[in-house]
Amino acid sequence: MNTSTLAIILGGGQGSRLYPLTETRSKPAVPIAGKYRLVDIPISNCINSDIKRMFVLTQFNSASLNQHIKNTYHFSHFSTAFVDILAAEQTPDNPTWFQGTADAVRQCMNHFLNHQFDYALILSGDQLYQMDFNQMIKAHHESGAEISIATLPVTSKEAPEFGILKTDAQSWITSFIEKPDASLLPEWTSDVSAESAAAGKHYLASMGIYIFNRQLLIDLMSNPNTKDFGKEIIPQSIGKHKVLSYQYEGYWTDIGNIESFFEANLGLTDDIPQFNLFDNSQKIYTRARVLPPSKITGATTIDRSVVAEGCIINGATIKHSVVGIRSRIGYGTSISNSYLMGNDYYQNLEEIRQNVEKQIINIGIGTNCVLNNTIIDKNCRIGNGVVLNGGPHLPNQNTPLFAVKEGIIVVKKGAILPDGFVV
Ligand code: ADQ
Ligand code: ADP
Repeated sequence: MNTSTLAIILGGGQGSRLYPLTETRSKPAVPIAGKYRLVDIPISNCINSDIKRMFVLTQFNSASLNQHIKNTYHFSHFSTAFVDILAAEQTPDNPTWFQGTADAVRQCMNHFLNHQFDYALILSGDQLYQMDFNQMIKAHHESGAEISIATLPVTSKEAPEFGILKTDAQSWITSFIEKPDASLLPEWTSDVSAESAAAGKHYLASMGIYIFNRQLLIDLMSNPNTKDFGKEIIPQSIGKHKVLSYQYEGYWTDIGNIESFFEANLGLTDDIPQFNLFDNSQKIYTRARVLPPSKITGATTIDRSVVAEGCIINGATIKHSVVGIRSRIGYGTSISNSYLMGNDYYQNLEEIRQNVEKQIINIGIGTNCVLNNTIIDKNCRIGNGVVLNGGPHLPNQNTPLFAVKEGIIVVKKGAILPDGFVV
């Protein structure tokens, strides 16, 4: 086990960008890729890098997050490995929630300092990537850096959403600007590889993945006025401390809003997905649920889709979609460009029979529905003949049953859509 590094996973602020998926759960617990949760990505990257002491910082503690962590990450009785959740708590010194990423770390420093470590590895909780952190730690150690930032080249369209930086020939960061206005970009180009230049990626962006030397982190966190890494700590450290750029070459994407979250999920259905769930050496871990294999009957056709375990699909047409655990889909239903999160449990046959008698809609998706450009959260009860046709024609909106964001219809957790419901 890597005993020099302690991982700190920033689990999310208010979670407003992923609303309504964060209406009833904390952001790290949001289900992704049919069977995982967001927090599984950074935790798996840490485990694969042999970093097995992790704190997950979250704005509020949800039952689903606690249950998931408690049921999933069991380490040997004889090791010091752990995944601990630290939720924002009111104390006499801190009457408020985490005010930003650095404030979250500052409020939890006493928990971190109970452990031996040389390096704090600070990670975001809403990114999709498979990275060996040891390479970055090695570069940090060998260069004598005090702070390292993982970076990658991005286009001018993406640059205003990131921290953008410039380096000298030895990769020391010489300047940094958080989320620059597009008008400022001409001053911020970097020399990038021929491949990146050909892809129009002329700007070096921060991936929000940082290594801090222990004592420097203690010193920086002693100032309660700095609330954010991107806005304050990093820009203020340039020229004052040795800040290294560690350029990353692999696939990495931010999944912090509904649109990028949706695209990243559907990206898993590509012939060769950029995020590789089928990689033996960089596994993504999650709760082992002991589910039965999926059962598919009738004239079902499934094309360019990912289907998780435990599903019951009866005569449906499924295209370019991700179907999550325990999904139940009825006859004649057509699903395209959609992410179904699945269900937390099955109804037994008696319950299903009684529901039919009492005209209560069963969990899952009924018969003859049409779903296009949708995200269906867990445990929804979608009746028969329901039509949800998302797309740019729909304005953003929020209703008790569903929200629309950038044309994507998000049906809220546990929503009941009656027969014939149309959006
Ligand atoms: P953003 O991702 O926009 O930019 P931020 O919103 O601060 O920055 O989020 C960083 C991570 O911290 C996310 O995982 C988020 O969920 C989490 N987080 C935010 N507020 C939090 C809080 N109060 N408590 C706990 N966790 C919180 C950052 C950097 C940019 C960089 C991008 C790369 O500031 O410089 O380019 O990440 O994605
Ligand atoms: P996951 O598969 O997402 O890891 P679990 O298998 O842990 O989820 O179950 C998720 C939740 O569903 C648990 O909180 C469990 O208590 C709950 N659950 C199980 N059966 C039922 C039921 N019949 N009604 C309501 N909730 C249930």
